[in-house]
Amino acid sequence: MPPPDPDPALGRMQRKRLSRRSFLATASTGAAGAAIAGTAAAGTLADVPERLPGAPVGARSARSPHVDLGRIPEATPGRRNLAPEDAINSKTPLHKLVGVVTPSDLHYERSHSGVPDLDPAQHRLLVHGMTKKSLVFTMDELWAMPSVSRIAFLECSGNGWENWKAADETLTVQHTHGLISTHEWTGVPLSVLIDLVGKERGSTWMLAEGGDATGLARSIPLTDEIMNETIVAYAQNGEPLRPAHGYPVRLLIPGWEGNLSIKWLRRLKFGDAPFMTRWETARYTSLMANGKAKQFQLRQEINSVITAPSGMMEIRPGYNRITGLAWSGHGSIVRVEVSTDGGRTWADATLNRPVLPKAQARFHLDWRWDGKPTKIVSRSTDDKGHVQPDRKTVIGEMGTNALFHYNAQQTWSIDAAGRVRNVLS
Ligand SMILES: Nc1nc2c(c(=O)[nH]1)N[C@H]1C(S)=C(S)[C@@H](COP(=O)(O)O)O[C@H]1N2
Ligand SMILES: [Mo]
Repeated sequence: MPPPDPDPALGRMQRKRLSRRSFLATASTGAAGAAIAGTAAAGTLADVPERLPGAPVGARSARSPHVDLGRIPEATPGRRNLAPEDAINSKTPLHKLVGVVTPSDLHYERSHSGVPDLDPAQHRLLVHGMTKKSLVFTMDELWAMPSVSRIAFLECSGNGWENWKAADETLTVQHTHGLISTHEWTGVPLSVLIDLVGKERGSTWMLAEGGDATGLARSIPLTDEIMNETIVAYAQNGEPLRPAHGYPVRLLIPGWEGNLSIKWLRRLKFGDAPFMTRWETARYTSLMANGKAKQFQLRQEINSVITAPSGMMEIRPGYNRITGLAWSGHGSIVRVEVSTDGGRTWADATLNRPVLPKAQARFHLDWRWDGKPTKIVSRSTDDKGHVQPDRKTVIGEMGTNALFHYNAQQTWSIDAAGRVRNVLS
Protein backbone atom coordinates (compact mmCIF):
# COMPACT_ATOMS: atom_id res chain seq x y z
CA MET A 1 0.00 0.00 0.00
CA PRO A 2 1.30 3.48 -0.80
CA PRO A 3 1.97 5.71 2.22
CA PRO A 4 -0.88 8.09 3.07
CA ASP A 5 -0.74 11.31 1.11
CA PRO A 6 0.26 14.10 3.53
CA ASP A 7 -1.57 16.68 1.44
CA PRO A 8 -4.59 15.29 -0.37
CA ALA A 9 -5.29 18.69 -1.96
CA LEU A 10 -2.29 18.18 -4.19
CA GLY A 11 -3.33 14.68 -5.25
CA ARG A 12 -1.05 12.87 -7.64
CA MET A 13 0.35 15.76 -9.60
CA GLN A 14 3.45 13.90 -10.65
CA ARG A 15 3.81 15.71 -13.94
CA LYS A 16 7.07 16.66 -15.55
CA ARG A 17 6.75 20.35 -14.78
CA LEU A 18 4.14 20.30 -12.06
CA SER A 19 5.61 17.79 -9.64
CA ARG A 20 4.58 18.17 -6.01
CA ARG A 21 8.11 19.18 -5.13
CA SER A 22 8.25 21.96 -7.72
CA PHE A 23 4.79 23.16 -6.66
CA LEU A 24 5.79 23.32 -3.00
CA ALA A 25 9.05 25.04 -3.87
CA THR A 26 7.22 27.63 -5.95
CA ALA A 27 4.38 27.95 -3.45
CA SER A 28 6.53 28.48 -0.38
CA THR A 29 8.32 31.46 -1.92
CA GLY A 30 5.23 33.64 -2.49
CA ALA A 31 2.47 35.05 -0.32
CA ALA A 32 -0.30 33.47 -2.40
CA GLY A 33 1.59 30.19 -2.36
CA ALA A 34 1.81 30.22 1.42
CA ALA A 35 -1.95 30.71 1.52
CA ILE A 36 -2.37 27.57 -0.61
CA ALA A 37 0.10 25.25 1.09
CA GLY A 38 0.55 26.68 4.59
CA THR A 39 -2.46 25.62 6.66
CA ALA A 40 -2.83 22.24 4.95
CA ALA A 41 0.47 21.07 6.42
CA ALA A 42 -0.42 22.13 10.02
CA GLY A 43 -4.06 20.91 10.03
CA THR A 44 -5.77 18.53 12.46
CA LEU A 45 -9.20 16.89 12.54
CA ALA A 46 -10.46 19.96 14.47
CA ASP A 47 -10.01 21.97 11.28
CA VAL A 48 -12.55 19.98 9.24
CA PRO A 49 -16.35 20.35 9.65
CA GLU A 50 -18.58 17.95 11.59
CA ARG A 51 -20.20 15.08 9.68
CA LEU A 52 -23.72 15.93 8.45
CA PRO A 53 -26.85 13.89 7.69
CA GLY A 54 -27.83 14.00 4.03
CA ALA A 55 -30.84 14.76 1.87
CA PRO A 56 -32.75 11.79 0.40
CA VAL A 57 -31.32 9.98 -2.59
CA GLY A 58 -33.38 10.80 -5.69
CA ALA A 59 -33.71 9.73 -9.31
CA ARG A 60 -31.23 12.31 -10.59
CA SER A 61 -28.72 14.63 -8.99
CA ALA A 62 -28.49 18.39 -9.37
CA ARG A 63 -25.53 20.74 -9.26
CA SER A 64 -24.68 22.13 -5.81
CA PRO A 65 -26.47 25.42 -5.05
CA HIS A 66 -23.02 26.73 -4.08
CA VAL A 67 -21.76 26.29 -7.63
CA ASP A 68 -22.58 29.11 -10.03
CA LEU A 69 -22.21 27.93 -13.60
CA GLY A 70 -24.11 29.41 -16.50
CA ARG A 71 -23.84 30.24 -20.15
CA ILE A 72 -24.14 33.80 -21.52
CA PRO A 73 -27.01 34.24 -24.00
CA GLU A 74 -26.14 36.86 -26.60
CA ALA A 75 -27.48 38.53 -29.69
CA THR A 76 -24.87 39.07 -32.40
CA PRO A 77 -22.92 41.23 -32.61
CA GLY A 78 -22.08 41.46 -28.95
CA ARG A 79 -25.42 42.61 -27.63
CA ARG A 80 -25.76 41.52 -24.03
CA ASN A 81 -28.47 42.63 -21.54
CA LEU A 82 -31.07 41.46 -23.98
CA ALA A 83 -34.59 40.08 -23.83
CA PRO A 84 -34.48 36.27 -23.68
CA GLU A 85 -36.18 35.95 -27.08
CA ASP A 86 -33.41 38.02 -28.71
CA ALA A 87 -30.62 35.57 -27.93
CA ILE A 88 -29.19 33.73 -30.91
CA ASN A 89 -26.27 32.04 -29.16
CA SER A 90 -25.20 31.18 -25.64
CA LYS A 91 -21.57 30.86 -24.56
CA THR A 92 -19.77 28.25 -22.44
CA PRO A 93 -18.11 29.44 -19.18
CA LEU A 94 -14.63 28.18 -20.14
CA HIS A 95 -12.98 29.98 -17.20
CA LYS A 96 -15.03 28.03 -14.65
CA LEU A 97 -14.55 24.55 -16.14
CA VAL A 98 -11.69 22.08 -15.75
CA GLY A 99 -10.55 19.12 -17.84
CA VAL A 100 -11.84 19.02 -21.40
CA VAL A 101 -15.39 17.62 -21.34
CA THR A 102 -18.12 20.25 -21.21
CA PRO A 103 -21.15 19.48 -18.99
CA SER A 104 -24.12 18.95 -21.31
CA ASP A 105 -26.17 21.91 -20.04
CA LEU A 106 -23.19 24.24 -20.51
CA HIS A 107 -22.37 23.20 -24.10
CA TYR A 108 -22.45 26.40 -26.15
CA GLU A 109 -25.51 26.83 -28.30
CA ARG A 110 -26.15 28.50 -31.63
CA SER A 111 -29.72 28.19 -32.81
CA HIS A 112 -30.81 30.32 -35.74
CA SER A 113 -34.52 30.15 -35.02
CA GLY A 114 -34.92 28.73 -31.56
CA VAL A 115 -35.20 25.15 -30.40
CA PRO A 116 -37.96 23.09 -32.04
CA ASP A 117 -39.66 20.39 -29.97
CA LEU A 118 -39.40 17.31 -32.19
CA ASP A 119 -41.25 14.11 -31.33
CA PRO A 120 -38.85 11.20 -31.83
CA ALA A 121 -41.76 8.91 -32.73
CA GLN A 122 -42.71 11.21 -35.62
CA HIS A 123 -39.28 12.36 -36.71
CA ARG A 124 -37.68 10.84 -39.84
CA LEU A 125 -34.37 11.13 -41.66
CA LEU A 126 -34.51 10.99 -45.47
CA VAL A 127 -31.36 9.91 -47.32
CA HIS A 128 -31.58 10.33 -51.11
CA GLY A 129 -30.20 12.02 -54.25
CA MET A 130 -27.40 10.35 -56.21
CA THR A 131 -27.99 7.00 -54.53
CA LYS A 132 -29.23 3.60 -55.69
CA LYS A 133 -32.11 3.78 -53.17
CA SER A 134 -33.89 6.52 -51.24
CA LEU A 135 -34.42 5.52 -47.63
CA VAL A 136 -36.30 7.05 -44.72
CA PHE A 137 -35.08 6.14 -41.23
CA THR A 138 -36.98 6.21 -37.95
CA MET A 139 -35.12 7.09 -34.78
CA ASP A 140 -35.55 3.52 -33.48
CA GLU A 141 -33.87 2.25 -36.64
CA LEU A 142 -30.92 4.62 -36.16
CA TRP A 143 -30.50 3.54 -32.50
CA ALA A 144 -30.43 -0.12 -33.61
CA MET A 145 -27.63 0.34 -36.16
CA PRO A 146 -23.87 -0.03 -35.69
CA SER A 147 -22.65 2.95 -33.67
CA VAL A 148 -19.52 4.87 -32.73
CA SER A 149 -18.68 7.15 -29.83
CA ARG A 150 -16.05 9.85 -30.10
CA ILE A 151 -14.90 12.76 -27.99
CA ALA A 152 -14.67 15.80 -30.25
CA PHE A 153 -14.98 19.54 -30.03
CA LEU A 154 -17.70 21.51 -31.76
CA GLU A 155 -16.92 25.14 -32.51
CA CYS A 156 -18.90 27.92 -34.13
CA SER A 157 -16.84 29.59 -36.87
CA GLY A 158 -17.90 32.87 -35.24
CA ASN A 159 -15.89 31.99 -32.12
CA GLY A 160 -13.37 34.77 -31.48
CA TRP A 161 -15.02 37.36 -33.73
CA GLU A 162 -15.20 39.86 -30.83
CA ASN A 163 -11.49 40.61 -31.28
CA TRP A 164 -11.35 41.19 -35.07
CA LYS A 165 -11.41 44.98 -34.92
CA ALA A 166 -10.73 46.07 -31.33
CA ALA A 167 -10.41 44.57 -27.88
CA ASP A 168 -13.12 45.34 -25.35
CA GLU A 169 -11.29 45.27 -22.01
CA THR A 170 -14.37 44.13 -20.09
CA LEU A 171 -14.64 40.79 -21.90
CA THR A 172 -14.03 37.46 -20.19
CA VAL A 173 -12.81 34.33 -21.96
CA GLN A 174 -16.44 33.22 -21.99
CA HIS A 175 -17.16 36.17 -24.32
CA THR A 176 -14.05 35.86 -26.46
CA HIS A 177 -13.88 32.05 -26.82
CA GLY A 178 -17.13 30.59 -25.40
CA LEU A 179 -18.46 29.25 -28.70
CA ILE A 180 -16.60 25.96 -28.35
CA SER A 181 -17.33 22.85 -26.29
CA THR A 182 -16.16 19.24 -26.17
CA HIS A 183 -18.48 16.28 -25.79
CA GLU A 184 -18.54 12.55 -26.28
CA TRP A 185 -20.85 12.07 -29.26
CA THR A 186 -22.57 8.79 -30.15
CA GLY A 187 -24.42 7.80 -33.29
CA VAL A 188 -24.34 5.99 -36.60
CA PRO A 189 -21.25 6.47 -38.77
CA LEU A 190 -22.23 8.36 -41.93
CA SER A 191 -20.43 5.62 -43.88
CA VAL A 192 -23.02 3.06 -42.70
CA LEU A 193 -25.89 5.12 -44.15
CA ILE A 194 -23.90 5.71 -47.34
CA ASP A 195 -23.52 1.93 -47.77
CA LEU A 196 -27.21 1.32 -47.07
CA VAL A 197 -28.45 3.74 -49.74
CA GLY A 198 -25.63 2.94 -52.18
CA LYS A 199 -24.12 6.33 -52.91
CA GLU A 200 -23.15 6.72 -56.54
CA ARG A 201 -19.45 7.12 -57.27
CA GLY A 202 -19.93 10.48 -58.95
CA SER A 203 -21.48 11.98 -55.84
CA THR A 204 -18.90 14.24 -54.21
CA TRP A 205 -21.12 16.54 -52.16
CA MET A 206 -23.88 16.03 -49.61
CA LEU A 207 -26.60 18.47 -48.58
CA ALA A 208 -27.57 18.30 -44.90
CA GLU A 209 -30.82 19.99 -43.92
CA GLY A 210 -32.30 20.76 -40.51
CA GLY A 211 -35.90 20.48 -39.36
CA ASP A 212 -36.08 23.91 -37.69
CA ALA A 213 -37.85 26.91 -39.22
CA THR A 214 -34.66 28.69 -40.30
CA GLY A 215 -34.16 26.18 -43.13
CA LEU A 216 -30.45 25.72 -42.47
CA ALA A 217 -28.93 23.52 -45.16
CA ARG A 218 -25.24 23.14 -45.96
CA SER A 219 -23.20 21.47 -48.70
CA ILE A 220 -20.58 19.12 -47.32
CA PRO A 221 -17.67 17.91 -49.49
CA LEU A 222 -17.42 14.11 -49.35
CA THR A 223 -13.70 13.81 -48.74
CA ASP A 224 -12.41 10.51 -47.31
CA GLU A 225 -11.81 12.28 -44.01
CA ILE A 226 -15.39 13.53 -43.76
CA MET A 227 -16.90 10.22 -44.90
CA ASN A 228 -14.81 8.33 -42.33
CA GLU A 229 -15.37 10.64 -39.38
CA THR A 230 -18.88 12.09 -39.66
CA ILE A 231 -21.41 10.83 -37.13
CA VAL A 232 -25.19 10.93 -37.48
CA ALA A 233 -25.39 11.55 -33.76
CA TYR A 234 -28.27 10.86 -31.40
CA ALA A 235 -26.47 11.13 -28.07
CA GLN A 236 -24.08 13.40 -26.18
CA ASN A 237 -22.14 12.61 -23.02
CA GLY A 238 -23.93 9.28 -22.63
CA GLU A 239 -27.54 10.48 -22.92
CA PRO A 240 -29.85 11.33 -25.82
CA LEU A 241 -29.08 14.71 -27.41
CA ARG A 242 -30.58 17.63 -25.58
CA PRO A 243 -33.21 19.58 -27.59
CA ALA A 244 -30.88 22.62 -27.86
CA HIS A 245 -28.26 20.43 -29.52
CA GLY A 246 -30.44 18.76 -32.11
CA TYR A 247 -32.68 16.14 -30.48
CA PRO A 248 -33.45 13.58 -31.74
CA VAL A 249 -30.65 13.51 -34.35
CA ARG A 250 -27.92 15.79 -35.69
CA LEU A 251 -24.83 15.66 -37.84
CA LEU A 252 -21.45 15.87 -36.11
CA ILE A 253 -18.41 16.52 -38.29
CA PRO A 254 -15.34 16.56 -36.02
CA GLY A 255 -12.99 19.48 -36.70
CA TRP A 256 -15.19 21.34 -39.19
CA GLU A 257 -17.12 24.55 -38.65
CA GLY A 258 -20.07 24.09 -36.30
CA ASN A 259 -22.54 25.35 -38.88
CA LEU A 260 -22.08 22.13 -40.91
CA SER A 261 -23.10 19.96 -37.96
CA ILE A 262 -26.79 20.31 -38.77
CA LYS A 263 -29.13 19.88 -35.80
CA TRP A 264 -32.65 18.39 -35.93
CA LEU A 265 -31.43 16.62 -39.08
CA ARG A 266 -34.21 15.63 -41.49
CA ARG A 267 -32.45 15.13 -44.83
CA LEU A 268 -29.17 14.11 -46.42
CA LYS A 269 -29.08 14.52 -50.19
CA PHE A 270 -26.18 13.35 -52.33
CA GLY A 271 -25.08 15.32 -55.41
CA ASP A 272 -22.09 16.01 -57.65
CA ALA A 273 -21.65 19.71 -56.86
CA PRO A 274 -22.17 22.06 -53.94
CA PHE A 275 -25.82 23.01 -53.59
CA MET A 276 -25.03 26.73 -53.13
CA THR A 277 -27.55 27.45 -50.40
CA ARG A 278 -27.79 31.00 -49.06
CA TRP A 279 -25.81 29.82 -46.05
CA GLU A 280 -22.71 29.40 -48.20
CA THR A 281 -23.14 32.48 -50.39
CA ALA A 282 -24.69 35.33 -48.39
CA ARG A 283 -23.59 33.87 -45.05
CA TYR A 284 -20.52 31.98 -43.77
CA THR A 285 -18.08 33.51 -46.23
CA SER A 286 -15.19 35.73 -45.10
CA LEU A 287 -14.24 39.03 -46.70
CA MET A 288 -10.43 39.22 -46.95
CA ALA A 289 -7.98 42.13 -46.93
CA ASN A 290 -7.66 41.96 -50.75
CA GLY A 291 -11.42 42.45 -51.23
CA LYS A 292 -12.07 38.85 -52.26
CA ALA A 293 -14.11 36.50 -50.09
CA LYS A 294 -13.26 33.04 -48.82
CA GLN A 295 -16.03 30.53 -49.50
CA PHE A 296 -16.26 27.00 -48.10
CA GLN A 297 -13.67 27.80 -45.42
CA LEU A 298 -14.84 24.80 -43.50
CA ARG A 299 -12.11 23.58 -41.19
CA GLN A 300 -11.68 24.99 -37.70
CA GLU A 301 -8.06 26.08 -37.58
CA ILE A 302 -5.53 25.55 -34.81
CA ASN A 303 -6.29 27.61 -31.73
CA SER A 304 -5.67 27.96 -27.99
CA VAL A 305 -6.53 30.24 -25.12
CA ILE A 306 -5.45 30.67 -21.52
CA THR A 307 -8.63 30.24 -19.47
CA ALA A 308 -7.03 31.21 -16.14
CA PRO A 309 -5.81 33.78 -15.41
CA SER A 310 -8.06 35.40 -18.03
CA GLY A 311 -10.19 38.47 -18.69
CA MET A 312 -11.64 40.25 -15.62
CA MET A 313 -9.86 38.00 -13.10
CA GLU A 314 -7.48 39.32 -10.46
CA ILE A 315 -4.26 37.60 -9.44
CA ARG A 316 -1.78 38.07 -6.61
CA PRO A 317 2.01 37.99 -6.79
CA GLY A 318 3.64 34.60 -6.20
CA TYR A 319 2.49 31.19 -7.39
CA ASN A 320 -0.14 31.21 -10.12
CA ARG A 321 -1.15 28.19 -12.12
CA ILE A 322 -1.71 29.07 -15.76
CA THR A 323 -4.18 26.75 -17.50
CA GLY A 324 -6.05 26.74 -20.76
CA LEU A 325 -7.41 24.86 -23.74
CA ALA A 326 -5.97 24.14 -27.18
CA TRP A 327 -7.58 22.52 -30.21
CA SER A 328 -7.15 21.97 -33.94
CA GLY A 329 -9.54 20.84 -36.64
CA HIS A 330 -6.54 19.25 -38.37
CA GLY A 331 -5.78 16.66 -35.69
CA SER A 332 -4.13 16.41 -32.28
CA ILE A 333 -2.42 19.11 -30.26
CA VAL A 334 1.22 18.13 -29.70
CA ARG A 335 2.54 21.28 -28.04
CA VAL A 336 1.36 24.40 -26.25
CA GLU A 337 3.82 27.16 -25.44
CA VAL A 338 3.05 29.94 -23.00
CA SER A 339 4.71 33.32 -22.80
CA THR A 340 4.51 35.34 -19.59
CA ASP A 341 6.44 38.29 -21.03
CA GLY A 342 4.21 39.33 -23.92
CA GLY A 343 5.67 36.93 -26.48
CA ARG A 344 9.39 37.54 -25.98
CA THR A 345 10.17 34.13 -24.45
CA TRP A 346 8.12 30.94 -24.44
CA ALA A 347 7.95 27.86 -22.16
CA ASP A 348 6.38 24.49 -22.91
CA ALA A 349 3.17 23.86 -20.98
CA THR A 350 2.20 20.38 -19.70
CA LEU A 351 -0.66 18.66 -21.56
CA ASN A 352 -3.20 16.51 -19.72
CA ARG A 353 -3.25 13.00 -21.21
CA PRO A 354 -4.69 11.55 -23.29
CA VAL A 355 -4.70 14.22 -25.98
CA LEU A 356 -7.39 13.27 -28.51
CA PRO A 357 -7.57 14.33 -32.17
CA LYS A 358 -10.07 17.12 -32.87
CA ALA A 359 -10.86 17.43 -29.18
CA GLN A 360 -9.80 20.19 -26.82
CA ALA A 361 -6.55 19.61 -24.92
CA ARG A 362 -5.97 20.98 -21.41
CA PHE A 363 -2.62 22.61 -20.65
CA HIS A 364 -0.96 23.85 -17.45
CA LEU A 365 2.11 25.87 -16.53
CA ASP A 366 3.53 26.78 -13.11
CA TRP A 367 4.19 30.47 -12.89
CA ARG A 368 5.51 32.83 -10.28
CA TRP A 369 4.26 36.35 -10.91
CA ASP A 370 6.70 39.02 -9.71
CA GLY A 371 3.99 41.67 -9.42
CA LYS A 372 5.15 43.70 -12.43
CA PRO A 373 2.75 44.52 -15.30
CA THR A 374 3.05 41.95 -18.08
CA LYS A 375 1.15 40.05 -20.76
CA ILE A 376 0.45 36.33 -20.99
CA VAL A 377 -0.30 34.49 -24.22
CA SER A 378 -0.47 30.89 -25.50
CA ARG A 379 0.46 29.34 -28.86
CA SER A 380 -0.42 25.80 -29.96
CA THR A 381 1.03 23.34 -32.48
CA ASP A 382 -0.74 20.29 -33.95
CA ASP A 383 0.49 16.96 -35.30
CA LYS A 384 0.20 18.19 -38.89
CA GLY A 385 2.69 20.98 -38.15
CA HIS A 386 0.28 23.90 -37.92
CA VAL A 387 1.28 26.60 -35.45
CA GLN A 388 -1.31 29.04 -34.13
CA PRO A 389 -0.64 32.42 -35.80
CA ASP A 390 -0.21 35.72 -34.00
CA ARG A 391 -2.69 38.52 -34.58
CA LYS A 392 -0.46 40.38 -37.06
CA THR A 393 -0.39 37.33 -39.35
CA VAL A 394 -4.15 36.77 -39.19
CA ILE A 395 -4.97 40.43 -39.84
CA GLY A 396 -2.33 40.60 -42.58
CA GLU A 397 -4.20 37.95 -44.56
CA MET A 398 -7.76 38.64 -43.55
CA GLY A 399 -7.93 42.36 -42.72
CA THR A 400 -10.49 43.33 -40.10
CA ASN A 401 -13.75 42.96 -42.03
CA ALA A 402 -14.06 39.20 -41.65
CA LEU A 403 -16.38 37.70 -39.06
CA PHE A 404 -15.50 34.01 -39.04
CA HIS A 405 -12.51 31.78 -38.23
CA TYR A 406 -10.50 34.15 -36.01
CA ASN A 407 -7.78 31.98 -34.44
CA ALA A 408 -5.07 34.47 -33.45
CA GLN A 409 -3.09 33.99 -30.25
CA GLN A 410 -5.04 35.53 -27.35
CA THR A 411 -3.18 37.98 -25.15
CA TRP A 412 -4.25 38.88 -21.60
CA SER A 413 -2.58 41.91 -20.01
CA ILE A 414 -1.93 42.07 -16.27
CA ASP A 415 -1.47 45.43 -14.55
CA ALA A 416 0.42 46.17 -11.32
CA ALA A 417 -2.77 45.56 -9.30
CA GLY A 418 -3.09 42.06 -10.83
CA ARG A 419 -6.08 42.93 -13.02
CA VAL A 420 -6.29 40.67 -16.09
CA ARG A 421 -7.72 42.24 -19.24
CA ASN A 422 -8.46 41.38 -22.89
CA VAL A 423 -6.02 43.10 -25.28
CA LEU A 424 -5.21 42.55 -28.94
CA SER A 425 -1.49 41.79 -28.50
N1 LIG B 1 -30.79 22.92 -37.93
C1 LIG B 1 -29.85 23.71 -37.42
N2 LIG B 1 -28.59 23.22 -37.31
C2 LIG B 1 -27.61 23.99 -36.78
C3 LIG B 1 -27.86 25.33 -36.38
C4 LIG B 1 -29.20 25.82 -36.49
O1 LIG B 1 -29.51 26.96 -36.14
N3 LIG B 1 -30.16 24.98 -37.02
N4 LIG B 1 -26.82 26.12 -35.96
C5 LIG B 1 -25.50 25.72 -36.46
C6 LIG B 1 -24.40 26.45 -35.90
S1 LIG B 1 -24.09 27.99 -36.55
C7 LIG B 1 -23.55 25.89 -34.98
S2 LIG B 1 -22.16 26.69 -34.47
C8 LIG B 1 -23.86 24.57 -34.36
C9 LIG B 1 -24.06 24.75 -32.88
O2 LIG B 1 -24.37 23.52 -32.26
P1 LIG B 1 -24.78 23.53 -30.73
O3 LIG B 1 -25.87 24.55 -30.54
O4 LIG B 1 -25.19 22.14 -30.40
O5 LIG B 1 -23.55 23.92 -29.96
O6 LIG B 1 -25.02 23.98 -34.90
C10 LIG B 1 -25.24 24.22 -36.26
N5 LIG B 1 -26.38 23.45 -36.70
MO1 LIG C 1 -22.05 28.65 -35.84
